[in-house]
Amino acid sequence: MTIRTIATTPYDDQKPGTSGLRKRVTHFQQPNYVENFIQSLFDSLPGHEGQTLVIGGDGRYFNDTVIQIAIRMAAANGFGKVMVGQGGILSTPGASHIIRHYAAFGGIVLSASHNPGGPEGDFGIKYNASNGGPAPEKITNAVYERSRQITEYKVVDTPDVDLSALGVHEVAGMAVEVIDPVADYAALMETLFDFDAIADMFASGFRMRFDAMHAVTGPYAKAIIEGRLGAPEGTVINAVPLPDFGDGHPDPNLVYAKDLYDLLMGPDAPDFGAASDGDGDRNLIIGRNRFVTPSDSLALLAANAHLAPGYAKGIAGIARSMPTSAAADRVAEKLGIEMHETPTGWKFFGNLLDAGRVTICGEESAGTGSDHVREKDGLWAVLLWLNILAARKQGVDEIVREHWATYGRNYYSRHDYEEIDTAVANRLMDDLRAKLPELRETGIDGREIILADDFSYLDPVDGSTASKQGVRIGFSDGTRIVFRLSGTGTVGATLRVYIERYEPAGGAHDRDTQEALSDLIALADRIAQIKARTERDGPTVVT
Ligand code: G16
Repeated sequence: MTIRTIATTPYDDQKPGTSGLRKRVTHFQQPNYVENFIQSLFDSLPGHEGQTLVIGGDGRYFNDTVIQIAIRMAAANGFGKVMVGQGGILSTPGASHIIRHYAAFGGIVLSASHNPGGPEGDFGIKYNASNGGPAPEKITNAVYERSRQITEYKVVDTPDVDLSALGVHEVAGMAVEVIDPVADYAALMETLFDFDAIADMFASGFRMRFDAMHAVTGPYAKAIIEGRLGAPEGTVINAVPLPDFGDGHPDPNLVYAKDLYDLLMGPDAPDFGAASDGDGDRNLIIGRNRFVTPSDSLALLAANAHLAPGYAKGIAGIARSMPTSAAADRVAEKLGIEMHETPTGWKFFGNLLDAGRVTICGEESAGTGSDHVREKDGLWAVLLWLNILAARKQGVDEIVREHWATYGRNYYSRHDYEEIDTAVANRLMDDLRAKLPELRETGIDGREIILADDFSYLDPVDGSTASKQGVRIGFSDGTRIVFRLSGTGTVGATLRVYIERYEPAGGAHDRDTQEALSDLIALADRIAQIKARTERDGPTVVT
C-alpha cells in the first residue's frame, strides 16, 4: 500500500481550547481542515511509530467520517495499531481507561462534549496522552504551532473499515481492532464500588431515573445500571446515542435536563435522578426534592468516598478548578489532606493524579472524577453516589443537609452570557484587570476585599505555569466573585460569572440560591458593567 503525501495550506485557527479543538461541523468540513489538525498532532508526537493509538467518539454527526480519516492517517504515519470502539463509540472516561488499561501511546477522542450535534451543530477533536489524560499545554501548544506551518499530510488509500462488529482488520499493514466500548469500563467500575449493596438497594424498591440524553453514556448506563445492578428496565432513558442527540442539547444542567429536574421535584419523584453529557464525562445529580450543585457534589463525594470499597483506605487529596466553590476545601481541611486549586480544564489535574497527591477532583462545570482514569467521569460520579446512598441508607436530601450542618453551606451559582461579541468580552476582561489594584486598595460598598487578582497557577509537580486564568475578587467572609471567558464555546465569546457566599454551620441553609446571592449578583454587574457592555438584560444560562 503506498502512502500518499498530499499538499495542503495551513489554517490559522486550530488552537485547542479548554478541551481540544471545538468548532462548528461546517467549519471542520472545510477542505483538509481535519487532515491538517490530525497531521499537526501526529507531527507533535515524537516516538509514536509502531505504537498503539485509541480512537473513539461520542457518536455525534461527522464522528464516523473523521474516524475513518484518522485511521488512514494513523496507518500512513506509522502507528502500529489502532483500537477503536465498536460503532466508533467511546465515552471520554471510557477512552481514558482503554488508553491506560492497554498501555496505549495515546488516543483521539472525537467530541464537542455537551455542545449540540448534527450538521449545523458542533464537533471536536482532542488528544489524550499515555496517562489517559487530556494533552497538557506543552502538547497542545506544539500542535497549534505546527498547524500554522503545515504544508502536507500523509494518508493511505483504503476502503472504510467496518466498525459495526468486533474483530481485527488490517489497514496498510496496521492492525485495527474494533473493541467493545463498555466491557473494560464496566469491569473497572465493579472493582471500585459495592455492586452487591447497590443491587440490594434496587431490589428493595429504590427508584432511579438516568437520562443519557441520546448521547454516549446510554450503552454504558444500560449495561451497568440495568444490567449488572439489576435496576428495572426503563430506569435509563434516551439510551441510544444519536448523531444529533435527538435534536437536544446534551448538557446535564437544570436548563437542558429540566424534565428530569421537574420529575424529581414532582409528586411521584423517584429516589434519585442523574444524567450525563454528550461524551459521558459530566454528571447531574438530583435527589428527591434536592438538586446537588456540582461543587457540593464534589465535597460530598470526597467526604463519603471511604464508603466505597475502591476508596476504603481514604483519599490522598482533593483538587478543584479555581471557579469551583470552596466547599471541598472544608472537607480536605477536616480530613487533613492536600487541597489544590487549579485552572479550569481537566488537563490541569493530570500531574497531581499521576503523582498520587490527589485522589478526587472536581469542577463546577458538572465534572467529578478520581484517579481511576484521567478524565472526569459522569457515570463514576453516579455510581459513587449510589454506593453512598446504599451504605448510609439515607436519602440525598438528608445527606446534603447533614453535610451543610457539619461544614456550612457554600451558596453558589454560575451566570453565563453566551455568544457575546468577542471584542466586547475581551475589553470587559481587560478593564476588569485594570481595576484590580484600586479594588484591593479601597474595597467596595464598605466591604474589605482580601483578594483581587487574575489567577495564575504554578504546577507543584512539573513547575509549569498558567496565567490569566480568571479574575477573582474575594471578601473576608468567604464571599467570592469570579469572572472568566469560556474556552469551550464555538461562536463569539461566553462570559462566565461565578458567585459564591459561605454560610457557616448553624446558619441559614434553606434559602433560595439566587435570592441568597442577589446582592452579589448586582455587585458583579456593577464591578464589570456586564449588562451595559453586552447590551443584555441578564445571563443566557443560570446554573
Ligand atoms: C471542559 C473541560 C472542563 C471545563 C469545561 C468548561 O469540559 O474539560 O475542565 O471545566 O470544559 O470550560 P469552559 O468554562 O472554559 O467553557 P467538557 O465537558 O466540555 O469537555
